[in-house]
Amino acid sequence: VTLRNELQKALEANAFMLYYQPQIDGRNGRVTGFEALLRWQHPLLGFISPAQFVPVAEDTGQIIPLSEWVLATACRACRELLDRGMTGTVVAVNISAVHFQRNIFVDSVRRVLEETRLPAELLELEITETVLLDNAERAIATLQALKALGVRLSIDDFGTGFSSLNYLKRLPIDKVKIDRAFVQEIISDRHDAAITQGIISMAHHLRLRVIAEGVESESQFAFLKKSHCDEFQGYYFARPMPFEQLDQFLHEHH
Ligand code: G
Ligand code: G
Ligand code: MN
Ligand code: NA
Repeated sequence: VTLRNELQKALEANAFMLYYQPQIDGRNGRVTGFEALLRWQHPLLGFISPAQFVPVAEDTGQIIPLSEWVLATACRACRELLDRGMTGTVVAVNISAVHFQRNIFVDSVRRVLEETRLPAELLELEITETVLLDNAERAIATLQALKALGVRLSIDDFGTGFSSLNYLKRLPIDKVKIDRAFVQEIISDRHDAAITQGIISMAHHLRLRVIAEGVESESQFAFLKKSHCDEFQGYYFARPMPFEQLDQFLHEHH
């Protein structure tokens, strides 16, 4: 069994699922949006993490059909919630650097927005700093083209790559996501606390919003809130969940 073959079968059998994790506004406890997270339950091998199979799919090129499915499914879910009256709730989608760097990427995003009739401002694309590594000028041009479509852009896993802060000011982004590695240790490690507060302060000076991911405890939430973090995501609030459960959660927290 190779993962490549199993991925092919799963693509053909439509065996992937998306789970959705709520993102919370610290001021009022409301859900501002939700992140789509890819899930694969293999009939024999069990649950396989995207951290394991996404890199394989990137090597084989299977990431392109897979990512297009993720994008369309996430937009359809957001559109469905909008139709059920959930206005203003944004869907955040993780974008593979391999997909982002293809010429077709901006067109795929435009097409999926048209096909799902999702207002562009309800789609947020999460990109990592690695998209900048190969060809930063080209990546910036792609981000500008995406911004022109009206979608939101965020930098995922912020602080873990080495993208230069110098690029940050040139990127047409809306938000940074503080990586959960920092959040995990903010109470116990004063360096991580200082880095986190530095990221928040810098982001705010650049007029970017900040979301902390991997918030698991009341004390982490309290510290981040005191540090003026805008939004929160993590097990403390909600785990990633299937669509119908998300719909219920949203009705309880609107
Ligand atoms: O949800 P989980 O912690 O298992 O995710 C593990 C990793 O897989 C994270 O880095 C996450 O960003 C990534 N990931 C989850 N869903 C997707 C997806 O739809 N596309 C891509 N490219 N990466 C994803
Ligand atoms: O790389 P990215 O930030 O997209 O990865 C998000 C991953 O983090 C998802 O796979 C999700 O399942 C996981 N996750 C979300 N909230 C928490 C949390 O509170 N704690 C931990 N350990 N993981 C989380
Ligand atoms: Mn993410
Ligand atoms: Na992350």
